[in-house]
Amino acid sequence: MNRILAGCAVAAVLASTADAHVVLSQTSFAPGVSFAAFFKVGHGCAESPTTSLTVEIPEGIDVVNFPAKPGWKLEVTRARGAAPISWNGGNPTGSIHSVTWRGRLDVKANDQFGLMLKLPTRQGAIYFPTVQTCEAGENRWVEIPAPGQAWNSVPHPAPVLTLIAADTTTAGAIRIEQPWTRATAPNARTAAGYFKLTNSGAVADILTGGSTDVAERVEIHSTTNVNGVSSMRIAPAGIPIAPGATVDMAPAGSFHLMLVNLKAALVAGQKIPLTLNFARAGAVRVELSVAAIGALAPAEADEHAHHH
Ligand SMILES: [Cu+2]
Repeated sequence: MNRILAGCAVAAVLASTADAHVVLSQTSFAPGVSFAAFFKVGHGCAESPTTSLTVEIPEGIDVVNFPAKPGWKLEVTRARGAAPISWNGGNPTGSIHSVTWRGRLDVKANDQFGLMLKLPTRQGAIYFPTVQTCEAGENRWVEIPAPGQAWNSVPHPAPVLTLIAADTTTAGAIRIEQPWTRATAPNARTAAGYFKLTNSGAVADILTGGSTDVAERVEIHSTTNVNGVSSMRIAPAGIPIAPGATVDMAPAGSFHLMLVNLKAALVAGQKIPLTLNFARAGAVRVELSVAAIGALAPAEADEHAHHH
């Protein structure tokens, strides 16, 4: 499953529950950029109108602006447990721990509460624990599903935003980040493939192999370093990825892919289609970005620029 399909699945889940849950209007975005977060309230608490909404801002996220919200008063706290400060507009400086809007929203009405955020550079899910207070009672949207579980596997999930870089592919619980290789000399026989593998699920998986049109076969190699001499060999068991583990397949790492018997030279700037096979996640298509000959790291992903 590619990341666009993954997004559709999330959207389908939200469509069936959005009338009751507090959710973000957009549930995935790129890391490291500004993001207009709109928290959607679709219903009051049981039969009672909403009178306030408090959103906790997770560690590592800056609030850079509060869009105006006529009819609602704004309060912020600077730290957990700190006294609320009423906020009359203007851009905040310093850390913000929570934001509260106070007003009134009819039980069956819906509305959106916006914040301009600066997102962290890491990938993955970010939860915004949110408390919806009503004239009678409250809804605490503060639960966080266990790794590998669906967002709505808990009764009152916290609104979630998933940060996914443009050159990241997800398949079930497996995430493949920034796949790359190097340009080759005209008669080179092999090229290495590098990427970062993460298993965000609760069950182990194994990268068992792969295939590509540009080479006769794809092997998984492990690198060992004995007395300063590094050598590589086929890893017959593949690459196991434990629940929660990340395997960084980098030039200095323990594992890489080997594209063996290249059919043509790889040219810097190309994208090389590659299928990776996982024991659980199945076949996953990615593209290796071709960096310069001898590069020790991938070229800076130009896709990031689109979000600035
Ligand atoms: Cu190798």
